[in-house]
Amino acid sequence: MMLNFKRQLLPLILCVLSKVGMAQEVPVTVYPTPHQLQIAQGSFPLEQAFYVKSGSVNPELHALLSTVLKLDGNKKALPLSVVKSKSLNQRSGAYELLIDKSGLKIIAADDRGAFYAAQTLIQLLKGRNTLPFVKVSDYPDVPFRGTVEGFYGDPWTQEDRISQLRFYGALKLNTYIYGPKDDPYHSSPNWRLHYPEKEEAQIKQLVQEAKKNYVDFVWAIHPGKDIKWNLADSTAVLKKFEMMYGLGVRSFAVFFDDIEGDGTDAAKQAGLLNYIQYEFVNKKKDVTPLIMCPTEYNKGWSDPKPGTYLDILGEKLDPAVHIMWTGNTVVADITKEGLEWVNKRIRRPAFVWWNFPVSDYVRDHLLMGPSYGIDIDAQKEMSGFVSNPMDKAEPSKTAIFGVSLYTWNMKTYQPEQAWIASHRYIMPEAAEAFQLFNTHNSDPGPNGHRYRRTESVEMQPYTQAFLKSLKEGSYSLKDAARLKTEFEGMIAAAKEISLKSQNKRLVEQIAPWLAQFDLLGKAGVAVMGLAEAWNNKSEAVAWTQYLAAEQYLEQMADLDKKMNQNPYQPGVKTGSLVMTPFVKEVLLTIGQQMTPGIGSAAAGLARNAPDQTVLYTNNAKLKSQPLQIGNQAVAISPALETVPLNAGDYFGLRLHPNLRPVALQFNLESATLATWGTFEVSADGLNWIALPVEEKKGKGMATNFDGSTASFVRFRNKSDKAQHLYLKLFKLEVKTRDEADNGVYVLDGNLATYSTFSKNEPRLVHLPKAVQQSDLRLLLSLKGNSATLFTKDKKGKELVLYNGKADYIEIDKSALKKVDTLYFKTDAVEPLRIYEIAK
Ligand code: LOG
Repeated sequence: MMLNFKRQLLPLILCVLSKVGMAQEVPVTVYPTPHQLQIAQGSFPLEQAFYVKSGSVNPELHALLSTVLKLDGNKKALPLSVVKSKSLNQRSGAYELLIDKSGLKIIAADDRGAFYAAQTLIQLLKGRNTLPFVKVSDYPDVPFRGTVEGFYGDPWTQEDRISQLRFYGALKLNTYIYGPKDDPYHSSPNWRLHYPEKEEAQIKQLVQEAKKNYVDFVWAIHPGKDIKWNLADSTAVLKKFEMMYGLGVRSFAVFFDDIEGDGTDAAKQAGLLNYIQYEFVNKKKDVTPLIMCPTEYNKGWSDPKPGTYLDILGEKLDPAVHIMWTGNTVVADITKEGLEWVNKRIRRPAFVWWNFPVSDYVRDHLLMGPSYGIDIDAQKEMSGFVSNPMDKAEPSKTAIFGVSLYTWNMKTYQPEQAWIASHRYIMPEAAEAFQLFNTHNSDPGPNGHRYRRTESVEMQPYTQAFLKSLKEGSYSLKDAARLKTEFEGMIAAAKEISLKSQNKRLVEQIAPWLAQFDLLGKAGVAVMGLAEAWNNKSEAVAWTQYLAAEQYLEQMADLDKKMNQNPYQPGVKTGSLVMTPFVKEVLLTIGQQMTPGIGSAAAGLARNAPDQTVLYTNNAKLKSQPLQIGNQAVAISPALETVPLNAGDYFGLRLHPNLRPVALQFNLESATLATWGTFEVSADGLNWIALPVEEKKGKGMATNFDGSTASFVRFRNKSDKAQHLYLKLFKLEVKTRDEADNGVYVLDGNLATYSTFSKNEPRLVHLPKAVQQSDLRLLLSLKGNSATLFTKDKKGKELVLYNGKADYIEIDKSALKKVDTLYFKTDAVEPLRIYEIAK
């Protein structure tokens, strides 16, 4: 199937044309971008045989090269040689790759460099039928590059890790730090103990896989929660490292993040690390430099006073040990200035622990956007750079791809282009679809770290313009067309990814979000249909589209309640920054336009709607606070800023006469609330009685409404002084007083509420004077069932007004003379809905 989204995919290419003629017009795509790559005129056919002098290429490299080259040539074939050179940039991984008519030559700083040369060659040959003459001269900018599996939550699986290590090898990333917070043998309680046999075998296997890919498998220990600063525990750490060494591990780290108490002592931490340096690293000879994660690992959490934690580390810790750093806050951009600040204190370039795309603090979101906010001028300020990824390993590759490009060749790094290239690299079978999905799944939503990402960047101007014109009562064709195309593209993309992606594990890990994305696309198409029909004054079509959109949104809400039910941030959010709010906003806006005259139940409208549920307050700041009205509850929308309450100020709700309060939930975030405030109820708004509540620090509930005649519920400042609080939650659960009369839900100008009727439960609605003797529109949802709408004459005889399956019914006032009650009946067993009866 053709995808109909139009976005151009600009592959990040080094489009190198030969100086003479156009013979080499094939784009060269090598990731990470080499420092120097020249394509010369000329090439070999792929069948070209090479002769490898025996012993000059190690067997693994030989095997790797023979996946793309013919290496069985006799002595008359062209020579292929690999030489180690001391004259190259001495950084591990540096290499040169020379292909010309005299043969193929790799010059490398070390085995890793030769391996990287082979990786470059493999990428050069992809999709090409000749072996071009090239000269590549290449090296990494950052010595240690890769990831730290350092998140909370389910650790990666063995298969996930193996797939990662291979990905790193191909992208010239050389570091994988193993430190999942929820591995009890990495942290407390079991850091002192042997891994069980099965885990030992798995770690052994990982170490082997890492070696094959020239990745340092760094095993980290997290002992700080219960470490004792004595010889026994220093020995325990050393012993554990010895065990891990026995499994093949040659790189080690000690983490002191997220701990309290004795473990946080900088001098003691340095002492332990120095002890490991002297007693273990120096003695072993084949162990790479130690890495430590400090307790004060970001500026926000660091004591700024000279001579404190970071300075103590800087002074006491052996200079050979790397110190990790997450930036100015826990989850932060990485800047040159930020690193300079810490480097002065720790007296060495920081080893960056970048908390992206980790999602353990926003588990209902995916962070699939570009790796941006990392300074391309900061190379000299860092010794290493590792990304802390999501618990979803495969989807994390999008961000890790960016980290590879950034850390290898920093000055040329362009986040957006790297991100676009990552889609082709990771999911070539459905690159455009994957990109579209990622475009709308990147912002983590509001969170404790206040870390936000751009999302739906290209669509935002369209959504804003479209909503603006919609609210002004007009309709922007151009914006509508673009948005509709985008939503259709989302449906197509969700399908395309599930059907075509070769990466089943990736699809499995994003499956709940893919399903949600598909529903969002469908809801979007429906609201665009709604807007179009509404603009064309096709009310019946508009109503059908309204119902469709609402149904998809309900399915989204359902999915959000059923899948990914972790205890932290349960649920599945997609397009949460732009596209989902847009769909809801269009639905609400047109919904209000469809039921004019009454509108939302904001306080200012109370005069027009004496019967409606309204905000009840004398406080200036709260006067226009919107309400959230549903069938089961009415809430005052939360306010972000503090709310000042003068003496005597109050706020609360006045309910529709046919609603009664059942329970109140509140969170007013004030430690002293009970000393100066009171909750009250009233039947008439004149006579008030205190409402008993259970309350702690401004948070609590009241359930004692039994048999209440109350229509008003409020909170009041009973003191003689001004006070303030935060309005986080003020929610009243409600029930109807007269179950038979659901006018409260169908005459409230609010499509968020509705009444139901079914075979066992026919319904009547009393029409207030204001709507008698007028043409009426009925907004129903019959779901394909037949229903009958009738009135009764004086003798009780039924007079049928309508009988059929339509969701949208118009009734002429001539049929409604002297009618003050409408009756609904059906044979359907499932409850059918009456959303609104409007003039
Ligand atoms: C933890 C880390 C966690 C991350 C993001 C560090 C050094 N430690 O606040 O395990 O994944 O933040 O939630 C952290 O970042 N603590």
